[in-house]
Amino acid sequence: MKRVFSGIQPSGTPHIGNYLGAIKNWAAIQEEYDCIYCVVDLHAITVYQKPDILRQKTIDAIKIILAAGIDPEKSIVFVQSHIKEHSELAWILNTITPIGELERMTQFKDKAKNQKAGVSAGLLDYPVLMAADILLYNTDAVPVGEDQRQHVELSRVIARKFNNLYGETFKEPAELIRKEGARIMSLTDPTKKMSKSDEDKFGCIDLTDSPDLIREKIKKAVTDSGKEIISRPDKPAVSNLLTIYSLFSNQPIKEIETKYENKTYVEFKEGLAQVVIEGLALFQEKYAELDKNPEYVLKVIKEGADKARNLAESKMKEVKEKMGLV
Ligand code: AQP
Repeated sequence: MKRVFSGIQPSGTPHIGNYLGAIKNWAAIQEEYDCIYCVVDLHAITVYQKPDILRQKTIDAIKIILAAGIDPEKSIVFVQSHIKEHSELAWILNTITPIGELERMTQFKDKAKNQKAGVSAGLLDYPVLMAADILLYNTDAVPVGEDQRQHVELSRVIARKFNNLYGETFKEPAELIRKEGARIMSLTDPTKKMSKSDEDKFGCIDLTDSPDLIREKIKKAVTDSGKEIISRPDKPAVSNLLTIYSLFSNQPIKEIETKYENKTYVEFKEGLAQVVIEGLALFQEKYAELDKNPEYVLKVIKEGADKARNLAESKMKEVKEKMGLV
């Protein structure tokens, strides 16, 4: 089976953008691929995280992965910082990555703008650590949202460069991006992607939000001028809401448009809230069960690290031998 690797940052509470753009698909492809899923805490600290909150969010992210249907018997689930080879390989890949490639990354440029206390070298280096994550496991495909496409492209560039210098070592990974849901936008500003670190909490629907809060957030979501409920480039807010409706209900957008023809935004939003609440019900039920069973979650984390370590150690041995690091 081909290998898949993907990760999520414990940088806040995951939202329906993370779910529809990535995690839901992670569960769906488990039968088809040999999957490795990681909570990338070393990536999260490229922006300051309060230690106690980071610790809790890391465990919560593992629960989110499990509640979304990822089975730790089928897939490897672990925490990035538990495997030291990720940092070790990132350093090595740094030595062959041109700074110019990192400076042109869109995510770096966006996040650097919001840094009040100066930009860290770690933020610039984020894609190299991501390349290390991916290349360490001989990954064939990386399921991500559209925002991460550039980073997967860069990991191919780095793999090729290493292979040219030191001989065939790394596979060149492909991104696996679904057309629908690849970029869910903020509910309060449809020009920005929905983001965990958005300070406007009404921009995101978190996966653990209660039904009442989901209704309230959808009620407050911005719409476009005019009354039509239709997906069109000049209607970015309504188009985003229709995408969310479609992905949670598995109905094509055209059918939803017909259903809400001549109906008001208020009626559409009530329907959308219901669909989101129902679409998250099973996930939330499983999440609540995991909340009551912290020992099980810690066991999954430990066993996942043991499995990942085996693979990572053997790849690092090969890398060091090829480079003359003996
Ligand atoms: N808005 C989105 N729509 C679709 N997919 C998304 N993803 C993130 N936002 C959206 C995908 O979710 C996966 C995990 O993301 P991440 O935690 O690694 O980091 P991110 O992409 O930087 O997500 P956030 O929510 O914006 O976090 P912060 O604010 O901390 O940077 C990835 O596959 C991503 O593509």
